[in-house]
Amino acid sequence: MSESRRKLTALPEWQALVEHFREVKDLHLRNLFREDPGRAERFSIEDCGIFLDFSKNRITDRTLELLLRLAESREIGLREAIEAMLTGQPINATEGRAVLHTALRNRSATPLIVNGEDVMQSVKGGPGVLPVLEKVCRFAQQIRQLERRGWSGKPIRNIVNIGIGGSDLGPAMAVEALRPYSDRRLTFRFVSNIDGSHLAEALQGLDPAETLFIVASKTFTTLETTANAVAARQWLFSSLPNRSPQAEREALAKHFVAVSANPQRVAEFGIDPDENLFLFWDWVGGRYSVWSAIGLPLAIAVGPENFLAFLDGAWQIDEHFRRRPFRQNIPVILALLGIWYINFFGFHSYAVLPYCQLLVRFPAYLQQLDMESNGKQARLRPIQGEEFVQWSTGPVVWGEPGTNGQHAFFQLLHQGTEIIPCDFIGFAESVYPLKDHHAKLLANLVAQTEALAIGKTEAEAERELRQECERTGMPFRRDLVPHRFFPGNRPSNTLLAERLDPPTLGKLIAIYEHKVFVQGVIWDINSFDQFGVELGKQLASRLLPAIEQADGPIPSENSSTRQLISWIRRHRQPKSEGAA
Ligand code: G6Q
Repeated sequence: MSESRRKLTALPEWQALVEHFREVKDLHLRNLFREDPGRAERFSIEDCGIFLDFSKNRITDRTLELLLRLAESREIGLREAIEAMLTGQPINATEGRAVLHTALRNRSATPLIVNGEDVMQSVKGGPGVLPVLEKVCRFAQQIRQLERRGWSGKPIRNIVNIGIGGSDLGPAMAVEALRPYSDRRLTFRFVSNIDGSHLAEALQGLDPAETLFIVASKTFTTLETTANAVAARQWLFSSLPNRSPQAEREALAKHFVAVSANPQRVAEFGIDPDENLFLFWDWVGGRYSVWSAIGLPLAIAVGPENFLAFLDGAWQIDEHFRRRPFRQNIPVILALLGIWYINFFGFHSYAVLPYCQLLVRFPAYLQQLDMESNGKQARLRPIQGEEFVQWSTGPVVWGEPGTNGQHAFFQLLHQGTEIIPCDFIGFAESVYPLKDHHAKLLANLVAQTEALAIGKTEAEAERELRQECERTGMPFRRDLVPHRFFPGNRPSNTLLAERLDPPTLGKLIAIYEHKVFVQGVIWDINSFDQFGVELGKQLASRLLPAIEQADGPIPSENSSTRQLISWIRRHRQPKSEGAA
């Protein structure tokens, strides 16, 4: 990779796309399909048990050729960037770190040497990927065999994960997604929000003597997590019949474990780092950490074998990503299509629609993965004076499972003035075959992709309306035709797999991780930092005392901020006094 890079928009490969866009922007998917019987087959990829049909995108063969040229551009250096990530080079340049979540699922038994050390075995003299994974699996097994007991001798049955952002969304999403594989004797709850109602509700009905808290925090300094962990510790202690310091220490050792990269803070909290800490490392970004010990709740829920299968699925995609030519590379193709819509068509919103209720948290998970990674504008390798991008980067990512979404926001997808590219995700088989439910679910998935792409012309709408009027005796109204017109030409990808099992979930996540990475490389941003979340945190800690106090100065120049805090003070005051 060269030190600095020309503007993306100045690259000849980009300019060729700009020109091509003018020629093809108005082509309609209806015609593209009609004129080309081989389109679906040509614009599909099947590998690692994942089938991607990307034919319902507003592309021609030439578009794909030009997008692939962009991906191959020497100046962008995507191939080198992929290799640099997978081999542990410090590609997170703004934080001076490697990005090695792929090492966490390296199932190849090959060493991964970073700074002269095989990180699979040890990191900075401490345990590396494999010893920690073994510890995670051993611990998960003990819980599943009801061998881990609480202070009263009762087995642990409730797992409460306390963590936020990357220390919450991954395991919360995955435990839900793989619920059919989980041990039903165990209960899993996830607490992230500093809003006290989150912890309070999560603890409802739980017996402290049977509850294990996993305090998941890379830094172990996160406000929400430390406050919730302290409150949870208090909840445990106040349930003890004898509250001596010794009893508290013993209870803590039995009911609290930590997942963190900061052993010192873990020890300060009272958790023994030797016994009850599951370590991970600074080169695992929060939103990429579900493969690390952050996945402990998942390992407990589905068992070590399934957890390893989950890692294995992701590893298969790592291999696919590394070795497949870009034309057959699922993450690369998805990334290029995203760029085509964001940067050329100007479609800045993008929906993920899993036709699978178990993937209910998947859109939220991807939202963090994508928006925290690529919601940036500072360039990574600028020429001096061009520090900021002059092209769009990460889109707004959102979604809901189908068919629910169909009864909510699909109206806008079909007829709204915004065009929102979608990813549909579905599975050939259901984990719960219930009569014909699954066939109906799949019929809806496929139908939606066709309806979005092909639409319904005004002539078709009119013909249908006339038939309906004849059938029902209703008078024909021409003015209704535009309301029944579907413009179509709304692009989507469809990702299919046989079933949602642990390896498939691993594959899906890894596909999106790499897609986001490819886009970040092309956009010349660092997908692995998140400075954008800091300013709000800083201000919150400055404003906290002003909210806690009944009066006194409010440390803000901003009149709206002062007004809001004054209002809060006026309305909080009586309650605080009452409580005191
Ligand atoms: C993810 C982010 C962020 C992080 C949380 C929790 O990539 O860095 O979501 O995971 O802020 O941080 P801790 O794990 O340090 O508590």
